[in-house]
Amino acid sequence: NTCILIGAPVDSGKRRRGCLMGPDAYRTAGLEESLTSLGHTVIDKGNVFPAPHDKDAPDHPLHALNETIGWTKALSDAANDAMSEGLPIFLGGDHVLSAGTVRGVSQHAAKVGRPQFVLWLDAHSDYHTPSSSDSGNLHGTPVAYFSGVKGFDGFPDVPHPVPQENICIIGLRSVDDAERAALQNSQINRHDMREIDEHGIARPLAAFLEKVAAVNGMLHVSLDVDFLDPDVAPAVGTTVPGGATVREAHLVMEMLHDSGLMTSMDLVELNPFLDTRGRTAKVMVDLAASALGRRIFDRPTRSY
Ligand code: DIR
Ligand code: MN
Ligand code: MN
Ligand code: MN
Repeated sequence: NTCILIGAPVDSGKRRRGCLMGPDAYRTAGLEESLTSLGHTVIDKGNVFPAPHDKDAPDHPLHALNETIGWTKALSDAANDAMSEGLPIFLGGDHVLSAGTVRGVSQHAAKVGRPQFVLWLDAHSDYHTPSSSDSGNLHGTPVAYFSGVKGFDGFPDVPHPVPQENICIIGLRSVDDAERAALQNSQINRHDMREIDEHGIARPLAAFLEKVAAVNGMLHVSLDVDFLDPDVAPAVGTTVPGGATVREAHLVMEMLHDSGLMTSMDLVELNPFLDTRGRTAKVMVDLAASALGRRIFDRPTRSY
């Protein structure tokens, strides 16, 4: 397989700075070498830059709105292009980058006539609209954007929104009131940490992968560092206790690899400024490696 690494040093989705260093932290932690050793051809395309945009007013309630719109345009184009070259891995950058990457991969899916699915691994649902956001931080909005919710004035329109029933969020433990109401009224598949405690993480994931496989879907996986417990992944601005264990996260990645369904991936919210000796970057690189075939022993292939 060919993996396309695309640096997305997006730091506009929230006020705390540092995610712009993410792409180089993944490179330093050996992502390319890890994937090469699994037999993949790896092409590092370097970093994307935001499309030209108006200057942001410091007093606007939405933080860095125009810069974020510039990123969304540039990353959408980069994602759409990369899909015809291999499996893109977007090295974030904060989570607002997924507004662009998912818009782009969905355009490609529409072009090839396959349905797009999204697996969102996150403590947060990122389902705010710009007007429902209390924080004004746009990294809390990409799921609403790419699923076609209205209210994203100034952003490129979304010609091929991802249908709610094609979205699965796993890891939830910090959902704001407005998001909670909107999610409960939606067809988005949502699995909170309590459900994982009660039934394990394999059950909801397997059910979702079956849905993807049944219609030959394309699957974009968006992995937020804060999906993991902050004890094992401290380098993120929005830590929430009670997250996934290292093994739960690897199991998700191993099942994704076995399914053969993943067609694109984001690694997001890593803030290397908050890391201790690169440990969070290394965990994320190891997870990406599991998603691309690193394993302890071989297993019989499981088809969904
Ligand atoms: C939080 C989102 N609900 C907000 N925080 C996120 O600011 O709207 N952190 N996405 O990763
Ligand atoms: Mn997120
Ligand atoms: Mn999060
Ligand atoms: Mn936030």
